[in-house]
Amino acid sequence: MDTQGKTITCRAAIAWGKNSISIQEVQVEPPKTGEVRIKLISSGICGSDDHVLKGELPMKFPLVPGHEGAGIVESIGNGVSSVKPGDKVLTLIIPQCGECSSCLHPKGNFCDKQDVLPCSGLMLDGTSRFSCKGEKIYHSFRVSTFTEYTVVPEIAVAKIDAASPMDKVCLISCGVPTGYGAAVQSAKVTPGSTCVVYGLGGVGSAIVMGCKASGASRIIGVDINEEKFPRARALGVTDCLNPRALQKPVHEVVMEMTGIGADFAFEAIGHIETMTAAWNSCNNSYGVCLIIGMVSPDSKLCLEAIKIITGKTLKGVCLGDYKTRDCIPQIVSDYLQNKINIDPLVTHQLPFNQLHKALELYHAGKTIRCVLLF
Ligand code: COD
Ligand code: ZN
Repeated sequence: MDTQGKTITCRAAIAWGKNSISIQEVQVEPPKTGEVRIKLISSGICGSDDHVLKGELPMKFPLVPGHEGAGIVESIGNGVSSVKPGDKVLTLIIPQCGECSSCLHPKGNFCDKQDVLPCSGLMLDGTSRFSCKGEKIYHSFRVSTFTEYTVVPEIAVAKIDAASPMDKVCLISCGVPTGYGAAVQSAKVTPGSTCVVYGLGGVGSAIVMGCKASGASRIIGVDINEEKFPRARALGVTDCLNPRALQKPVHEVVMEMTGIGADFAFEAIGHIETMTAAWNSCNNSYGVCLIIGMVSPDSKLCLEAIKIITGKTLKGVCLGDYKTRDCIPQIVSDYLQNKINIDPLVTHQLPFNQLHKALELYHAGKTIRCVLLF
């Protein structure tokens, strides 16, 4: 059936408020100028979705959650030239408009057209493409993916290799570039170095993969869930620490283990305490601390100012500092050429109608990534 130009009725998850999600029949309007409508094939459940569902980010409800998606272009709006119906694509939580100061800067990637900080829940023209029984439903980060169909701006779409296995590559939409990129692209982890990774979930595991690929000789993994340790060791973690099982603060243990502190510390949890611990785990002179986790916008990080002058670096990083449309398709190609293996990160795959089971598995700490299949 030709759906181009028509409103599509399909199933989508709607978060009605904090901790209140259900699958509903929704209407998805056709894409407007500069927009693309995508038939989703898969979507990962990322830690940021959990922050959204718990109401920890200032987002407008009701909304269609999810952002880590892979799908096929169903139709395009006026003026769209970089993708066409039938193309395989990934959704991009950070778009690349190519025109803002960030996109024009050689290093910047936090495009002005993103909808993470702050979140409007609306498309670039200030309207929504989703409704349910006539009620407006908001988008999440302009790339809602817990839905059979979504509409996203063209600048938030990455066209990927036609040979991509669509049941897995959704991870390359967010978790893989966020973690792997933080290590290889942003920190530029050096051979022989010591790294400490706070949080061994989907993003932390991708960080570990990046540290290992960069030749780190010691990778200390920190997580309160010891069930994460066996998989983390298989990816390259050499030492596992559970902060709750220690007699002293975890950064002190890292200091004792290394004698001088880590070369690189990564925070992939999204808590102020673990950000502080990551900072305090670094070598005072040349250590680099990378913050990947997101906290609520009103949180403040409090650090001992005197420690800055000794030379260590604190750096935030989003989506691995990659210019998303330029770089993410290449990560997919690297995966297809066996240069990077994301398969160990996909621990579970469930049909979309088992969303609640997937969320239960996530909350029980059983998953690295659970992929929803549409
Ligand atoms: N100490 C140690 N480990 C902890 C603690 C703690 N206090 N609390 C939780 N953990 C562990 C959990 O057991 C879990 O293993 C891990 O931390 C978190 O993993 P996940 O799988 O829940 O989450 P991820 O890995 O998918 O995502 C984590 C992020 C911090 C990256 C995410 O939540 C986030 O904030 N993302 C925003 C930043 C960003 O760049 N986003 C880009 C697009 S999402
Ligand atoms: Zn994500």
